[in-house]
Amino acid sequence: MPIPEVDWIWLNGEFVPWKEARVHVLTHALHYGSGVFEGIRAYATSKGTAVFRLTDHLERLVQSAKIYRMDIPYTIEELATATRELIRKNGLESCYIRPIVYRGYGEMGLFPLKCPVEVAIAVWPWGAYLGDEGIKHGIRAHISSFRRIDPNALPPAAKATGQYINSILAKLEAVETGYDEAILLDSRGFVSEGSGENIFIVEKGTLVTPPIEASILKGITRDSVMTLARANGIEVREENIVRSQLYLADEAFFTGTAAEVVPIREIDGRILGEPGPVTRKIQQLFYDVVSGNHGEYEAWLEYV
Ligand code: PPE
Repeated sequence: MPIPEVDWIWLNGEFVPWKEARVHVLTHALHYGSGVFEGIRAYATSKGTAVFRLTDHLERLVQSAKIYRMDIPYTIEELATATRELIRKNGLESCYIRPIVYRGYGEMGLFPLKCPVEVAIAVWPWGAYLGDEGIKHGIRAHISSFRRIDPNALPPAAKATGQYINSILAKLEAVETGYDEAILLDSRGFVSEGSGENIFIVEKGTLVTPPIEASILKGITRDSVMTLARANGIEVREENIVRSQLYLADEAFFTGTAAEVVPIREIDGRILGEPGPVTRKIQQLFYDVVSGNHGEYEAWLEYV
Protein backbone atom coordinates (compact mmCIF):
# COMPACT_ATOMS: atom_id res chain seq x y z
CA MET A 1 0.00 0.00 0.00
CA PRO A 2 1.73 3.23 -1.11
CA ILE A 3 1.69 6.02 1.49
CA PRO A 4 -0.47 8.96 0.35
CA GLU A 5 1.63 12.06 0.80
CA VAL A 6 0.33 14.94 2.94
CA ASP A 7 1.92 18.35 3.60
CA TRP A 8 3.43 18.20 7.09
CA ILE A 9 5.25 15.88 9.46
CA TRP A 10 6.00 16.71 13.09
CA LEU A 11 9.70 16.12 13.80
CA ASN A 12 11.37 16.89 17.14
CA GLY A 13 8.99 19.68 17.97
CA GLU A 14 8.70 21.32 14.54
CA PHE A 15 6.34 20.95 11.61
CA VAL A 16 8.47 20.12 8.58
CA PRO A 17 7.40 19.61 4.95
CA TRP A 18 6.74 15.92 4.18
CA LYS A 19 9.68 15.56 1.79
CA GLU A 20 12.12 17.11 4.25
CA ALA A 21 11.44 14.70 7.11
CA ARG A 22 14.65 12.70 6.61
CA VAL A 23 17.17 10.74 8.71
CA HIS A 24 20.88 9.95 8.30
CA VAL A 25 21.84 6.46 7.02
CA LEU A 26 23.84 5.91 10.21
CA THR A 27 20.76 6.40 12.38
CA HIS A 28 21.04 3.86 15.22
CA ALA A 29 17.47 2.62 14.79
CA LEU A 30 18.06 1.85 11.12
CA HIS A 31 20.89 -0.54 12.01
CA TYR A 32 19.53 -2.12 15.18
CA GLY A 33 15.76 -1.60 15.21
CA SER A 34 16.04 0.59 18.29
CA GLY A 35 12.81 2.49 17.89
CA VAL A 36 9.33 2.27 19.40
CA PHE A 37 6.14 3.35 17.73
CA GLU A 38 2.36 3.49 17.78
CA GLY A 39 -0.43 3.07 15.28
CA ILE A 40 -3.49 5.20 15.98
CA ARG A 41 -6.57 6.13 13.95
CA ALA A 42 -8.61 9.29 13.76
CA TYR A 43 -12.20 9.00 12.52
CA ALA A 44 -14.69 11.47 11.08
CA THR A 45 -17.65 11.96 13.43
CA SER A 46 -20.62 14.33 13.40
CA LYS A 47 -18.75 16.45 15.98
CA GLY A 48 -15.57 16.61 13.88
CA THR A 49 -12.45 14.48 13.68
CA ALA A 50 -11.82 12.32 16.76
CA VAL A 51 -8.68 10.36 17.59
CA PHE A 52 -9.61 6.97 19.02
CA ARG A 53 -8.04 6.42 22.46
CA LEU A 54 -5.14 8.79 21.75
CA THR A 55 -4.00 9.00 25.38
CA ASP A 56 -4.06 5.20 25.80
CA HIS A 57 -1.88 4.83 22.69
CA LEU A 58 0.57 7.48 23.88
CA GLU A 59 0.75 5.80 27.29
CA ARG A 60 1.68 2.55 25.56
CA LEU A 61 4.34 4.45 23.58
CA VAL A 62 5.86 5.67 26.84
CA GLN A 63 5.78 2.10 28.21
CA SER A 64 7.50 0.73 25.10
CA ALA A 65 10.16 3.43 25.47
CA LYS A 66 10.63 2.57 29.15
CA ILE A 67 11.38 -1.05 28.32
CA TYR A 68 14.15 0.08 25.97
CA ARG A 69 15.41 2.76 28.39
CA MET A 70 14.49 5.69 26.14
CA ASP A 71 13.49 8.97 27.75
CA ILE A 72 11.02 10.73 25.51
CA PRO A 73 11.77 14.47 25.65
CA TYR A 74 8.03 15.36 25.46
CA THR A 75 5.11 14.72 27.78
CA ILE A 76 2.03 12.77 26.74
CA GLU A 77 0.09 16.07 26.70
CA GLU A 78 2.67 17.64 24.37
CA LEU A 79 2.54 14.64 22.02
CA ALA A 80 -1.27 14.69 22.08
CA THR A 81 -1.33 18.41 21.25
CA ALA A 82 1.20 17.91 18.45
CA THR A 83 -0.94 15.08 17.02
CA ARG A 84 -4.08 17.20 17.02
CA GLU A 85 -2.29 20.17 15.42
CA LEU A 86 -0.74 17.95 12.78
CA ILE A 87 -4.11 16.52 11.75
CA ARG A 88 -5.59 20.03 11.54
CA LYS A 89 -2.60 21.42 9.63
CA ASN A 90 -2.85 18.63 7.07
CA GLY A 91 -6.60 19.16 6.74
CA LEU A 92 -7.46 15.50 7.32
CA GLU A 93 -10.95 14.34 8.35
CA SER A 94 -9.79 10.84 9.14
CA CYS A 95 -6.33 9.31 9.08
CA TYR A 96 -3.80 6.86 10.45
CA ILE A 97 -1.30 8.30 12.94
CA ARG A 98 2.22 6.97 13.34
CA PRO A 99 4.29 8.39 16.20
CA ILE A 100 7.83 6.97 16.38
CA VAL A 101 10.55 7.43 19.00
CA TYR A 102 13.95 6.25 17.81
CA ARG A 103 17.62 6.37 18.58
CA GLY A 104 19.16 8.71 16.08
CA TYR A 105 22.58 9.51 14.66
CA GLY A 106 25.44 9.76 17.11
CA GLU A 107 27.25 6.54 17.90
CA MET A 108 27.49 3.07 16.40
CA GLY A 109 27.49 -0.11 18.47
CA LEU A 110 24.97 -1.82 20.66
CA PHE A 111 25.23 0.30 23.78
CA PRO A 112 22.60 2.87 22.84
CA LEU A 113 22.47 5.47 25.58
CA LYS A 114 24.73 8.01 23.85
CA CYS A 115 22.50 8.30 20.78
CA PRO A 116 19.90 11.08 20.76
CA VAL A 117 16.26 10.10 21.19
CA GLU A 118 14.34 11.54 18.25
CA VAL A 119 10.55 11.80 17.94
CA ALA A 120 8.41 12.06 14.84
CA ILE A 121 4.68 11.93 14.16
CA ALA A 122 3.27 11.29 10.70
CA VAL A 123 -0.35 11.15 9.56
CA TRP A 124 -1.87 9.99 6.29
CA PRO A 125 -5.18 8.68 4.98
CA TRP A 126 -5.15 4.88 5.25
CA GLY A 127 -7.94 2.61 4.02
CA ALA A 128 -8.78 -0.93 5.10
CA TYR A 129 -5.48 -2.63 6.06
CA LEU A 130 -6.65 -6.09 5.01
CA GLY A 131 -8.94 -4.81 2.24
CA ASP A 132 -12.61 -3.75 2.12
CA GLU A 133 -13.59 -7.25 0.96
CA GLY A 134 -11.80 -8.63 4.02
CA ILE A 135 -13.89 -6.53 6.38
CA LYS A 136 -17.10 -7.61 4.60
CA HIS A 137 -16.50 -11.26 3.84
CA GLY A 138 -13.49 -12.26 5.90
CA ILE A 139 -9.91 -13.14 5.09
CA ARG A 140 -7.95 -16.38 4.75
CA ALA A 141 -5.28 -17.04 7.38
CA HIS A 142 -2.76 -19.78 8.01
CA ILE A 143 -0.65 -20.83 10.97
CA SER A 144 2.85 -19.53 10.44
CA SER A 145 5.93 -21.73 10.57
CA PHE A 146 7.56 -18.79 12.40
CA ARG A 147 6.99 -18.67 16.15
CA ARG A 148 6.06 -15.37 17.81
CA ILE A 149 8.93 -13.68 19.69
CA ASP A 150 9.40 -15.03 23.22
CA PRO A 151 8.86 -12.60 26.15
CA ASN A 152 12.38 -13.29 27.40
CA ALA A 153 13.96 -12.59 24.02
CA LEU A 154 12.02 -9.53 22.86
CA PRO A 155 9.23 -8.36 25.16
CA PRO A 156 5.99 -8.35 23.11
CA ALA A 157 4.62 -5.62 25.41
CA ALA A 158 6.99 -3.20 23.67
CA LYS A 159 5.89 -2.03 20.25
CA ALA A 160 9.48 -1.80 19.05
CA THR A 161 10.48 -1.41 15.41
CA GLY A 162 13.06 -4.22 15.47
CA GLN A 163 10.51 -6.69 16.82
CA TYR A 164 8.51 -6.38 13.62
CA ILE A 165 11.12 -8.35 11.70
CA ASN A 166 9.38 -11.37 13.23
CA SER A 167 6.01 -10.19 11.87
CA ILE A 168 7.57 -9.49 8.46
CA LEU A 169 8.82 -13.09 8.16
CA ALA A 170 5.36 -14.39 9.03
CA LYS A 171 3.55 -11.99 6.69
CA LEU A 172 5.86 -12.82 3.76
CA GLU A 173 5.30 -16.53 4.24
CA ALA A 174 1.51 -16.09 4.50
CA VAL A 175 1.19 -13.99 1.35
CA GLU A 176 3.66 -16.11 -0.64
CA THR A 177 1.70 -19.27 0.17
CA GLY A 178 -1.55 -17.65 -0.97
CA TYR A 179 -3.05 -16.52 2.36
CA ASP A 180 -3.94 -13.00 3.48
CA GLU A 181 -2.55 -13.14 7.00
CA ALA A 182 -0.47 -15.24 9.39
CA ILE A 183 -1.41 -16.54 12.84
CA LEU A 184 1.70 -17.03 14.97
CA LEU A 185 1.99 -19.57 17.78
CA ASP A 186 3.99 -18.63 20.87
CA SER A 187 7.16 -20.47 21.90
CA ARG A 188 5.03 -22.94 23.91
CA GLY A 189 2.85 -23.72 20.89
CA PHE A 190 -0.27 -21.83 21.95
CA VAL A 191 -1.98 -19.32 19.66
CA SER A 192 -0.49 -15.85 19.99
CA GLU A 193 -1.66 -13.31 17.39
CA GLY A 194 -1.50 -12.15 13.78
CA SER A 195 1.44 -10.31 12.21
CA GLY A 196 -0.10 -6.99 13.25
CA GLU A 197 -3.38 -7.92 14.95
CA ASN A 198 -4.78 -9.68 18.00
CA ILE A 199 -7.04 -12.66 17.45
CA PHE A 200 -10.40 -13.72 18.89
CA ILE A 201 -12.39 -16.90 18.37
CA VAL A 202 -16.06 -17.53 19.13
CA GLU A 203 -16.97 -20.78 20.89
CA LYS A 204 -20.69 -21.31 21.61
CA GLY A 205 -21.32 -17.57 21.75
CA THR A 206 -18.32 -16.82 24.02
CA LEU A 207 -15.32 -14.79 22.89
CA VAL A 208 -11.95 -16.36 23.63
CA THR A 209 -8.66 -14.51 23.12
CA PRO A 210 -5.07 -15.37 24.09
CA PRO A 211 -3.80 -13.92 27.39
CA ILE A 212 -0.74 -11.67 27.86
CA GLU A 213 1.43 -14.72 28.59
CA ALA A 214 0.90 -15.88 24.99
CA SER A 215 3.40 -13.27 23.72
CA ILE A 216 0.76 -10.83 22.50
CA LEU A 217 0.85 -7.08 22.19
CA LYS A 218 -1.84 -5.87 24.57
CA GLY A 219 -3.95 -4.35 21.86
CA ILE A 220 -6.09 -1.30 22.47
CA THR A 221 -8.62 -2.55 19.92
CA ARG A 222 -8.58 -5.90 21.78
CA ASP A 223 -9.38 -4.06 25.00
CA SER A 224 -12.13 -2.03 23.30
CA VAL A 225 -13.69 -5.19 21.85
CA MET A 226 -13.60 -6.99 25.22
CA THR A 227 -15.24 -3.98 26.90
CA LEU A 228 -17.94 -3.65 24.23
CA ALA A 229 -18.65 -7.40 24.23
CA ARG A 230 -19.06 -7.59 28.01
CA ALA A 231 -21.27 -4.49 28.07
CA ASN A 232 -23.49 -6.22 25.52
CA GLY A 233 -23.88 -9.50 27.37
CA ILE A 234 -21.23 -11.45 25.46
CA GLU A 235 -18.94 -13.47 27.74
CA VAL A 236 -15.19 -12.99 27.16
CA ARG A 237 -12.41 -15.29 28.33
CA GLU A 238 -8.67 -14.63 28.11
CA GLU A 239 -7.20 -18.08 27.90
CA ASN A 240 -4.64 -20.17 26.07
CA ILE A 241 -5.90 -21.42 22.71
CA VAL A 242 -4.63 -24.53 20.95
CA ARG A 243 -4.44 -24.96 17.20
CA SER A 244 -7.49 -27.23 16.89
CA GLN A 245 -9.66 -24.59 18.57
CA LEU A 246 -8.91 -22.35 15.60
CA TYR A 247 -10.00 -25.04 13.15
CA LEU A 248 -13.19 -25.81 15.08
CA ALA A 249 -14.16 -22.25 16.09
CA ASP A 250 -17.68 -21.08 15.24
CA GLU A 251 -16.20 -17.73 14.24
CA ALA A 252 -12.86 -15.93 14.39
CA PHE A 253 -11.64 -12.39 13.80
CA PHE A 254 -8.59 -10.17 14.03
CA THR A 255 -8.49 -6.79 15.81
CA GLY A 256 -6.02 -3.93 15.46
CA THR A 257 -5.86 -0.22 14.86
CA ALA A 258 -4.83 -0.55 11.23
CA ALA A 259 -6.91 -3.70 10.61
CA GLU A 260 -9.94 -2.69 12.79
CA VAL A 261 -12.23 -5.77 13.12
CA VAL A 262 -11.62 -8.31 10.36
CA PRO A 263 -13.44 -11.65 10.16
CA ILE A 264 -11.42 -14.78 9.37
CA ARG A 265 -13.21 -17.12 7.00
CA GLU A 266 -10.62 -19.86 6.60
CA ILE A 267 -7.65 -21.15 8.63
CA ASP A 268 -5.22 -23.68 7.10
CA GLY A 269 -7.88 -24.83 4.66
CA ARG A 270 -10.54 -25.34 7.37
CA ILE A 271 -13.56 -23.28 6.40
CA LEU A 272 -15.17 -21.06 9.04
CA GLY A 273 -17.35 -19.38 6.44
CA GLU A 274 -18.91 -15.95 6.08
CA PRO A 275 -18.74 -13.68 9.17
CA GLY A 276 -21.05 -14.99 11.90
CA PRO A 277 -23.48 -13.15 14.20
CA VAL A 278 -21.05 -12.43 17.06
CA THR A 279 -18.39 -11.05 14.69
CA ARG A 280 -21.02 -8.91 12.95
CA LYS A 281 -22.26 -7.58 16.29
CA ILE A 282 -18.72 -6.69 17.42
CA GLN A 283 -18.00 -5.00 14.09
CA GLN A 284 -21.19 -2.97 14.32
CA LEU A 285 -20.47 -1.89 17.92
CA PHE A 286 -16.87 -1.00 17.08
CA TYR A 287 -17.68 1.10 14.01
CA ASP A 288 -20.55 2.81 15.86
CA VAL A 289 -18.22 3.77 18.70
CA VAL A 290 -15.34 5.07 16.56
CA SER A 291 -17.66 7.13 14.41
CA GLY A 292 -19.26 8.73 17.46
CA ASN A 293 -22.67 7.04 17.13
CA HIS A 294 -22.57 5.48 20.57
CA GLY A 295 -22.75 8.08 23.34
CA GLU A 296 -21.54 5.77 26.11
CA TYR A 297 -17.99 5.65 24.83
CA GLU A 298 -17.40 9.38 24.25
CA ALA A 299 -14.40 9.20 26.60
CA TRP A 300 -12.56 7.13 23.96
CA LEU A 301 -12.94 9.91 21.37
CA GLU A 302 -10.37 12.69 21.66
CA TYR A 303 -11.49 15.46 19.35
CA VAL A 304 -9.02 17.25 17.11
N1 PPE B 1 -0.44 -7.16 17.71
C1 PPE B 1 0.54 -6.62 16.95
C2 PPE B 1 1.78 -7.38 16.72
C3 PPE B 1 0.34 -5.36 16.40
O1 PPE B 1 1.31 -4.82 15.66
C4 PPE B 1 -0.87 -4.67 16.63
C5 PPE B 1 -1.09 -3.31 16.05
C6 PPE B 1 -1.86 -5.28 17.43
C7 PPE B 1 -1.60 -6.53 17.95
C8 PPE B 1 -3.15 -4.59 17.77
O2 PPE B 1 -2.94 -3.54 18.66
P1 PPE B 1 -3.89 -2.25 18.70
O3 PPE B 1 -3.64 -1.49 17.46
O4 PPE B 1 -3.52 -1.54 19.92
O5 PPE B 1 -5.28 -2.76 18.75
N2 PPE B 1 -0.42 -3.06 14.84
C9 PPE B 1 -0.21 -1.71 14.36
C10 PPE B 1 0.81 -1.67 13.25
C11 PPE B 1 0.43 -2.31 11.97
C12 PPE B 1 1.42 -2.01 10.87
O6 PPE B 1 1.34 -2.68 9.84
O7 PPE B 1 2.26 -1.13 11.01
C13 PPE B 1 -1.52 -1.05 13.99
O8 PPE B 1 -2.54 -1.72 13.82
O9 PPE B 1 -1.52 0.17 13.86
